[in-house]
Amino acid sequence: MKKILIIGAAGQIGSELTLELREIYGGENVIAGEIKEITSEKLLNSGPVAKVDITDINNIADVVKKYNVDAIISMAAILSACGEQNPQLAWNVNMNGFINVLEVARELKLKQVFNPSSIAAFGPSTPRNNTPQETVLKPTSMYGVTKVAGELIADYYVFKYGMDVRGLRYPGIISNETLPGGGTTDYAVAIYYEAIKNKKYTCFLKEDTMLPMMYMPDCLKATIDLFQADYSKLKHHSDFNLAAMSFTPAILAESIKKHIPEFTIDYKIDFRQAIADSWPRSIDDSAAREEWGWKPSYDLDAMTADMLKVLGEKHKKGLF
Ligand code: AKB
Repeated sequence: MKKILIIGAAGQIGSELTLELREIYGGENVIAGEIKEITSEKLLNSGPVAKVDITDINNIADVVKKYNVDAIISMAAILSACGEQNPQLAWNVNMNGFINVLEVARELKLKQVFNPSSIAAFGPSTPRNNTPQETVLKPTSMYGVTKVAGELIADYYVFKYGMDVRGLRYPGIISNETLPGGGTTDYAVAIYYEAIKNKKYTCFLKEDTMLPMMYMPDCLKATIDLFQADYSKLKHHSDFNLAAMSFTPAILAESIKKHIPEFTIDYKIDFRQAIADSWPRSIDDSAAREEWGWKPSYDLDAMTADMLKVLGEKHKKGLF
C-alpha cells in the first residue's frame, strides 16, 4: 500500500488530486501537504494534513518520516505569469524546492516521486503545431526554464540513482473547484465564471491565440494513470507530452455562446501574450498513448457543457 505526500495539496490540481487519491488509496494514506493553512472542509475531513514548505528540506523530511511516506507528488509551483513578476522566487520554489524533494526521496529511499512539467518547457524555436515529444527546449519564461531544468534533473536522478521519478507536460488545465493562480492559461477558467456572473469577459490574450488545454477530469486521469503505470514499460520518465484539445479565446467564446447566446468577449492584451506566443499551439502526445495508454475523454464542447452546469449550480448557491 502506498503512503503518498502531496505537496501543494490546496492548489488547483493538488486539491482535486488529493481527494481522488484518497478515494483510491484510503484517506489516511494520502497526506495533504501545504504551505498555506488548508481551509477546504473536504480536504480537512478526508485525511491527514501537514504544513509543508517545499523550500525547507528538513520540513519535508520530517513529514515524510512522521507519516512513513513512500511516494511524493510535488504540485507546488510558481506558474508562468507570477514567475515573470518574480523570477527568483520561481526558481527557488520550482527548482530548489524540487531538488529538496528529490534529495529527501533519495536519502529516505522513497519508492516514487512525481513532478509535473508543462507546455512552458517549450519556447519560440520549438515547432508550434503538433509539437513532437523530442524537440527543442529553449523556453523564454522563468517558469519554462524551471520546467526544463526539472525534467533534466528528474532524469538525472533516474539514471544516476536508479530512482522512480515521473512527470508529464501539462497543457492549460481548466477546472471548477479551485481557481488556478498566476498562469497564462488562467483566462480559460476565468471566462466561465464571468460568463455565468456577468455574461461578458475581457481577455488578456488575443482572440486567435491557440493553446493546448485540458479539462480537470482528464488531468486527474492522466496524472493517476502515469503514477500507477508499470515503470518497466516506460521509455520516457519525467517529460511526457500530454494533449486533449487546443482552442483560441474566440473559439472558446463561441462554445460558451451555444449555452449563453448573449455572452460577449472583448480583449485587453497584457504581458501574458508574449508568454503564450512562445508556447505550442498543439501537442503530439503519441509517446504517452503508446507507453501508458493515455486517451483523453473531454473535447471543448463537452468541457463547456460541464463547466457551465457545475458553475451555474455553484452560482445559484451564492458560492461566487
Ligand atoms: C501556466 O499558464 O503557467 C500553466 C501552465 C501551462 O503550465 N497553466
